[in-house]
Amino acid sequence: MNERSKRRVALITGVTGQDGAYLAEYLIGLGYIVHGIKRRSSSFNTARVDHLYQDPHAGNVPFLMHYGDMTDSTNLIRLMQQIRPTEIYNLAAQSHVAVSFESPEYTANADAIGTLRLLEAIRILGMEKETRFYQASTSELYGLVQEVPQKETTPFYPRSPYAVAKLYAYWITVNYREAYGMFASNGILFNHESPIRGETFVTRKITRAVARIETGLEATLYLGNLEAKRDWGHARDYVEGMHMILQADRPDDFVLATGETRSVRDFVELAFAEVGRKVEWRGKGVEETGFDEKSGRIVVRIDPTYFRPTEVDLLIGDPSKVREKLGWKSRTPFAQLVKEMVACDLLEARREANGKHSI
Ligand code: NDP
Ligand code: GDR
Repeated sequence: MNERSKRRVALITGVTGQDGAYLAEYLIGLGYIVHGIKRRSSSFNTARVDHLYQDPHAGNVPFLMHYGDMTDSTNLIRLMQQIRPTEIYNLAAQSHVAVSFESPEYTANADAIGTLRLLEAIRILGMEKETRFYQASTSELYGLVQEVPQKETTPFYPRSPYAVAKLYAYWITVNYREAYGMFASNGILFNHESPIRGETFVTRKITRAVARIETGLEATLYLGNLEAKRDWGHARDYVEGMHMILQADRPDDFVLATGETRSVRDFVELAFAEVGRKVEWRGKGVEETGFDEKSGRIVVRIDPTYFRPTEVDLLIGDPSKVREKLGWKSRTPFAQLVKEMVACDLLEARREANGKHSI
């Protein structure tokens, strides 16, 4: 038995995020010891993984968290030396595209140089042969449309500081694979969502607003570009793909996508339909509104502050390679994803509304 088959120890950066939480749970279920890196914060930031946590004093717990940051090389090297992971999933990132226009330098530091720091840590510690490395690459790399559907050979044309930082991370991963023989792979993942998606990404922003409008907690949903099209899947399916990428015979780069695309407008209509409301669009441009026939009120308005300086208009992925080589397939249909997200947000909104009434 070689070292890898005896030990199954994963290190997840960004464990407190959407994908980190799903992946940690999935790997624990497979029998891994999972170590996660969390950032120091003045308020609690582990809500997505609290259900996985057990007191380490009990011994032999499958899930452990460590303080760390992608901008801190010495911290990353020390953690890698202590943990000696057999698999690293580099999910940590300043992952919000719009925010990257506000904080481009930090985004480059965490998302681009952060990836380099981890790869260098592997090299400094001589772990090239014992550790497999997964890089969370993104469909944002495709940016300005060059070809549809987008696949592994489609040229990149990043359209935000986030995407440019991720472009560096993509290529440094390829370079370390080629230069040092590391098992380092990119998953080029198209958008994937879930009930624990960050509240400021458009899908969750919509489903949360629908639930809050339905329960009377909120009146209006403000959005930016309704025409942008995305290939939306479920995070639960996509983390399984990440794991498969690291179990392959050879390191390689794979697109994970559903192969379908929908506009933000489609998402809004379907989410409101989940609570029995039909949105009727009136007006044009920034004056456009979404009128709800059930309440006779405007429920959607455009706020230009959500427009991006450069936008990605159309994403639709071709997942043929990962299906043929690794057998991965997106399982959750779009309508089911929207239904699940609205249902979870409704539960949360009702709890909040009831709490308010009982005070
Ligand atoms: P989230 O934004 O939900 O999670 C990001 C994670 O990174 C959080 O745990 C966050 O910590 C952590 N983080 C941010 N900055 C740092 C830092 N400087 N040091 C350490 N940790 C940091 O993202 P997702 O889970 O949605 O995405 C996971 C990865 O996949 C990201 O790299 C993202 O760019 C990429 N990706 C995501 C896609 C998607 O559709 N979800 C598609 C393609 C790629 P905290 O909780 O403290 O903020
Ligand atoms: P994206 O996701 O930029 O694709 O990046 P996001 O949900 O933020 O935007 C999708 C599209 O919706 C439009 N949009 C709005 N977006 C937000 N956030 N808020 C709004 O009010 C709004 N109105 C319209 C956007 O302009 C955009 O076109 C996500 C992240 O998870 C990245 O980390 C990941 O790499 C990519 O998906 C794949």
